[in-house]
Amino acid sequence: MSPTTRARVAAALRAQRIETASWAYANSGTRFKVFAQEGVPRDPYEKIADAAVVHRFTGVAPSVALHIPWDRVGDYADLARHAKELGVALGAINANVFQDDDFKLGSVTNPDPAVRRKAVAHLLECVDVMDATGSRDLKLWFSDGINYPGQDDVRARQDRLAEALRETYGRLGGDQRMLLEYKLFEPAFYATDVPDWGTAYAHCLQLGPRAQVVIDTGHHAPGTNIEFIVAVLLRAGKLGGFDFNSRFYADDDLMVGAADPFQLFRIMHEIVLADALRPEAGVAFMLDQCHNIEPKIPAVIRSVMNVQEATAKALLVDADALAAAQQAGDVLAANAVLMDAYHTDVRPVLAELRADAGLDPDPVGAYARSGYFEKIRAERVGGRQAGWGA
Ligand code: LRH
Ligand code: MN
Ligand code: MN
Repeated sequence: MSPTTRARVAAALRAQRIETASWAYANSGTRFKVFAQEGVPRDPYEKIADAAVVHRFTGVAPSVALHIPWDRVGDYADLARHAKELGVALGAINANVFQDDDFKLGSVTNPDPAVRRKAVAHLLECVDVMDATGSRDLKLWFSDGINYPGQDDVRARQDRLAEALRETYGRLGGDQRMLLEYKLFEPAFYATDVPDWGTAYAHCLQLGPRAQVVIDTGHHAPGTNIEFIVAVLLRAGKLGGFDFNSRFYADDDLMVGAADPFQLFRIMHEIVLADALRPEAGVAFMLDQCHNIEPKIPAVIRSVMNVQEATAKALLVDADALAAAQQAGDVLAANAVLMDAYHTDVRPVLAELRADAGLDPDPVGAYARSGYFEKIRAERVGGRQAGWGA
């Protein structure tokens, strides 16, 4: 690697920001079993403390997303102060209209107007939270959908969705944004109201410039070309961010880069091509993962490092050589440029970069040696489950 390339790659990696999720630090599982772990946070304050530890060892994870009501507290400004004291900020506010009996037949798309009001009230409450925490992004995921053909009117549900989004969008202030997340299926099995990027995009387009699509990498049919979606949304100026995780089957929420590091590289290649890595470009790189059987903090650290490695490889793609091969119609040469970058071992560069920044080159090892786990294991008794933090 030439010194110029190294300097360019280093500068981009230094500027990169990855947001972790509060719920990743809490106990989680499948619908069959939640395995409790030792030292798990008992409240949102402790989740933020764990996120701050991830930032301390990686240097690139300075914010943590909240999920309301899992992270409900009496005083959000106080929670933001707590985060600041620990060297992190509160990030995206994730709304939750999927865990209330009233939402059995849908939240914002429910045929009953009273239920829809309740759902919208929660979305508006989330914007109040953002005002108090200083968060920029409201992240919306709707579990709304139907299990059986004929169960409800699909078009009417789209109308109800549009109305709820419009009201919430109208409540945004300053530089606040709405990020609309899609998911192919689950918990609805026959038809989901926001099942794909096209539906999310159509709604965001109607709403206006502050509404953008968020791509959760685990929310597609197997074989979906996610980097194509990234490219199309970037081109349209409608990519608001990512919920990064890995999947082997459905919405597995495993560590990002664990199942398919090549896919993560291809995604980051599109980001680099569009110069969208810079925080000012407005693409939020968030982790949305659950660590059911592995220790949580080191798993989040590992995930942050996986994103960094994929990014470093994407930054190593020789853009001039790639463009020349593409222009010449040289299929094999163009593909080789990409694969050369992908096969480069970037771990030494990242280790050097950390050392330059005064960090331990080995964040997972440094965390293990820090004694933090021993401390929280002794202090925290009765850690909470992610979905029961309210
Ligand atoms: C839905 C989802 C969404 C939720 C999170 C907990 O599957 O990806 O982002 O907020 O999981
Ligand atoms: Mn998600
Ligand atoms: Mn998900």
